[in-house]
Amino acid sequence: MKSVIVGTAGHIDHGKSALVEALTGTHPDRLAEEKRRGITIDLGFAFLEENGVRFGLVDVPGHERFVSNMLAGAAGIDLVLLVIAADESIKPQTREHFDICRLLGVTRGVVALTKSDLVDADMLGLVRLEVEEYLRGSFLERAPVVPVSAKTGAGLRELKKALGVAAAEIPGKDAARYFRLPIDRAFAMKGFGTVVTGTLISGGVSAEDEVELFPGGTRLRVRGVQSGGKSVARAIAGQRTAVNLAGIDHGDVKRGMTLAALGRFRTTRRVDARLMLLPSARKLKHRARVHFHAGTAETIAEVLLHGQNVLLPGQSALAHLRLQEEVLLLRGDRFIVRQFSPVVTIGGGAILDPLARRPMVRDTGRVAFLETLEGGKREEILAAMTERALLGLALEEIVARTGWFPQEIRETGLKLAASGRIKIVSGEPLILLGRKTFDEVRRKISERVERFHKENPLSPGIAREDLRANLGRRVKAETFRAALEELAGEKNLDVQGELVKRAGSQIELLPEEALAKGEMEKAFSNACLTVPSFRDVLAKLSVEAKRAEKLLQILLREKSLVRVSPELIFHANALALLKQQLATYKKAKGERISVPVFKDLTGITRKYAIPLLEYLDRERVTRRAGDERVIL
Ligand SMILES: Nc1nc2c(ncn2[C@@H]2O[C@H](COP(=O)(O)OP(=O)(O)O)[C@@H](O)[C@H]2O)c(=O)[nH]1
Ligand SMILES: [Mg+2]
Repeated sequence: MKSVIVGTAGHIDHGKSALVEALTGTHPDRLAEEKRRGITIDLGFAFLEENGVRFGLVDVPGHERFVSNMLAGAAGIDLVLLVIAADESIKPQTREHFDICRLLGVTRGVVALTKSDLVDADMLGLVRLEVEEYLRGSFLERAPVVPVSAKTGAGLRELKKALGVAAAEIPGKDAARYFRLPIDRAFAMKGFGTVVTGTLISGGVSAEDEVELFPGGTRLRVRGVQSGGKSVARAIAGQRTAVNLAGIDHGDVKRGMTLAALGRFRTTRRVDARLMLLPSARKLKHRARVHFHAGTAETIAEVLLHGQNVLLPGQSALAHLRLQEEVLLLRGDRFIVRQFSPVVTIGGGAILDPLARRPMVRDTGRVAFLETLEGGKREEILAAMTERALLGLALEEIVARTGWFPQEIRETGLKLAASGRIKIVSGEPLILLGRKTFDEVRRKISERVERFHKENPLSPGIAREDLRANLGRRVKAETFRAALEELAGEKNLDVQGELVKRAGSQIELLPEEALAKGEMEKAFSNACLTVPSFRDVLAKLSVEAKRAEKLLQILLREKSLVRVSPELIFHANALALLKQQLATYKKAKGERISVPVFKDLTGITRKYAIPLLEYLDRERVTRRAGDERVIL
């Protein structure tokens, strides 16, 4: 059965509540009823099943002092029941409520000319003309205008029929999206504990679900769910819903908070939006303060106009709203702004970027970005979002900004990557980067590797970490890894373990370097185990110290030389010889050898003997046993 939320709208005393009672049998304002069901006096609720549709009726106060309560009720309505008393016609709150419905993006409705029993046919005809004139050009232009009387019951059947027709035309809310319930009441119910109610604007909620309360991010368990006044296994978008919560005192929950899917969303104090100013409003200056209403939340906002200093009545602009309090908002959410003082509704609009950054003069791409967000194509939006995130855009971030499901984001990401607009720098966790930014990172890496080779011709390559550090903090680890991978895959670079080098690059020694390298090796080879200090070797070479150090590294890498301790380097042949000597000794004299005997055997001092023996232990040629060594 389709669930549709109907909100009343109209001037005080025009018969909204009486009409709700006439339609449903429930008077939304009855105090006893309020007490029994815990309904606050400002908004009233009733239910009606008609023509296969389950209507949830939200009855709002008409008094101008309670427009902010009306706004909390109006958020999330699918259909407006515009109530105009036949004996009074259009009055100030008729206009204000209707403006609010327009700004909230309500697309369907029915007009009830109430108290028809109080006027004659001529008067009724006159009011109808006036109303039709007023609604011309609006979303209610073609809506049925039904004369009714709550007193005599006249017109009620036609009105129900008209509501049924309108209900069939609305698309309905999306129960397949993430759960979101802007809270309009919170109270304690005997035997149950904390209960919150609201219009379920998206997704669904079941008993035992884990949900999150915003702002604050408190994690809560759902004990039970009611919709339409009955316990249900699951409430879905489009239904008036009461949720019984475990783990929280009702005093810690209030109107304006949102109950939502766990771990997906973030509250915000900065949004970018399309802001429309009503023709009846005064012009709005850059940095003006306004009252901001979205969902059931209400706070104060400073309006920063993008690229203009003033917004004229009847016009719209892209604007940044800085909110005084944290609110949970998603792209596409509608909002209303009211003048700071005196408080009247002056405009509203739709959120484009719920997690906007502080406006900056040099951020010249923002307007184009917001226009893309407004355009609404998922592929375009994801591409634009990714291109603006110079550090990369993570999956959770995209979900929090859009409410899209991870699967949808992955699919769209793959399409964009295939078309070459973005790069998926990491699949798990998903991180996206604009292709241009990524190519820039690649270019920098190639350039740094190239420069490294030029500056260090004797080095086989740059250490991965040095290369990364060289790129600065604006390159995430995942981006770096993906760029190296791509460059290696395209055979631009060679990545061997921790070393990165130009593909196919070989160290090419200059003639004097080759000569020096030979001399160095010879010096160690000739010294056998009584090796010279490295400084002495260097002093005799024909190249300067820095290059000599590199040549030494090459010899160590080639394993011609072996570093036995930080200070001691031996030629590999000398060590091989030593191992042979030990093997011969073992055959002749047995497996045990003391340090003094080892010194005699090899003809070296204690200074060399100890590090050498420790080296042999490490190599598993010998094993220490007390003061002696066992030859293995
Ligand atoms: N004669 C007549 N009086 C009505 C009708 N509907 C409402 N009223 C009266 O108008 C007054 C205001 O009605 P109410 O529903 O509270 O108006 P609301 O402020 O728009 O909710 C009450 O005294 C009602 O009894 C109607 O159809 N005919
Ligand atoms: Mg009322």
